[in-house]
Amino acid sequence: MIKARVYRSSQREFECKVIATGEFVSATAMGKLLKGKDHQIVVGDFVTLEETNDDPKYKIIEIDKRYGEVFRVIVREASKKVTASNIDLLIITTSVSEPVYKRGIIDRFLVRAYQWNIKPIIVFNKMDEYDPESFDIKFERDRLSVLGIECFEMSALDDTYKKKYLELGKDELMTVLRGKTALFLGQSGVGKSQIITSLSNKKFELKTGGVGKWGKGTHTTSWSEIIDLDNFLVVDSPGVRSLSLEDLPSEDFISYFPDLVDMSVQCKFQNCTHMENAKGCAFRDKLDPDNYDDALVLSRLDSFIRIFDELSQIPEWANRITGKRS
Ligand SMILES: Nc1nc2c(ncn2[C@@H]2O[C@H](COP(=O)(O)OP(=O)(O)OP(=O)(O)O)[C@@H](O)[C@H]2O)c(=O)[nH]1
Ligand SMILES: [Mg+2]
Ligand SMILES: [Zn+2]
Repeated sequence: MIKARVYRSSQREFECKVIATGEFVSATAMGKLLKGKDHQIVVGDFVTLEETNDDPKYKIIEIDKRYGEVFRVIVREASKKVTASNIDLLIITTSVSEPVYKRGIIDRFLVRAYQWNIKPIIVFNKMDEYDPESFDIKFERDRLSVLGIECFEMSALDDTYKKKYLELGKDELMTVLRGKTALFLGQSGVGKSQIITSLSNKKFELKTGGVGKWGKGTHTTSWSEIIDLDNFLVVDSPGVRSLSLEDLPSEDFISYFPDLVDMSVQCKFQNCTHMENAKGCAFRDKLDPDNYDDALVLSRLDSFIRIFDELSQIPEWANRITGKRS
C-alpha cells in the first residue's frame, strides 16, 4: 500500500506526492473514483496507490476520509461539488488598492468559511499602495477581531515592506502557516499567486497577471494546485468568477454570521428583517451607529442584510427549472 497526496489534477491524471519518499508520481483512477458524483478526486486528497504495468505506473484505488472540504452545493442534484480537501486554513486575500477593497466580499468568503468549517484568516495585500484616505484598515480589522479572525498586512511585490497599520505582517503569517495546508481565496488580481511567490522567497515564481483597466483581475491562475513551501503547503486557486451564495439555504442564514446570532434572538419578532426601521429590532434599538464598537457590529449586519436579501429573492422553483444554482 502506497500512501500519497494529490497535488495537481487534470481530467484523468493526477500528480501525487508519495508520503514515505516525497517522490512525485503520476496516477490514473478508474470507475467511481473518477466519475462518481461524491467521490471525484480533488487536490488535497490523501489516497492509496497501487503499482501497475501501464503508463502512468500508478492507479488510485482509494480516497481517505476527508476533512476541510471546499465545496459548492448542487441543489438540483442534491449533491456537493468538492474542489479541494484536507484544508486547514483559508487565506482570504484582498487588495487595498486595485481591485478596490470591498468589505462585502470578505463577508461573503467568511460565509463560506463557516459553511465549510475551515478556519479563515485575512490578508490585506498591496499595502505598498495603501492610501489611508481610501478606507480605515483598523476599522476593518476590528470588525473581524470580534470573530477572533486574525488580519495580516503585507506587500507581495515589495519584500522590504514591514507591517505598519496592523499588528501582524508577513513574518507572523509564515508562523501561522507552519505545518498547515492553506487555500488562497480572493478575487482575481488581488495577488494570491504573487503572495505565494513571496512566501517562497522567490523559489517558486508563479505566473501572475495584471489588473485590467476596470480594476478587475485577468484570471491568470486557471487550475488549483498544491505548492510545497518549506514548512507549509499552499493551494493556489483561480480567483472566484462568481461570488454568488445562491447554493446556500436562506433559512437560518444568520447562523453563517455567528457574531450576530445572540442579538438576533432578542428581536421582538422572529422574522425580523433587522432593517433600519424594523419594529422591536434588537440591533436597531440597542446599537448606536455613532459608537465605534456598535458600528463594527452594524457593518456586519449590513452585509448580512444584503446577502440575505439576495438569497430571498431567488424563488426555489426558478432554480430547479433553469438549473441556475449549479
Ligand atoms: N503593488 C503591488 N502589486 C501587487 C502586489 N501583489 C500582486 N501585485 C500585482 O497584482 C497583479 C495580480 O497579481 P496575481 O498574483 O496574478 O493575482 P491573483 O490573485 O493570483 O489573480 P488570479 O490568478 O487571476 O486569480 C500582478 O500584476 C501583481 O504583480 C503587491 O503587494 N503590491
Ligand atoms: Mg493567480
Ligand atoms: Zn432584528
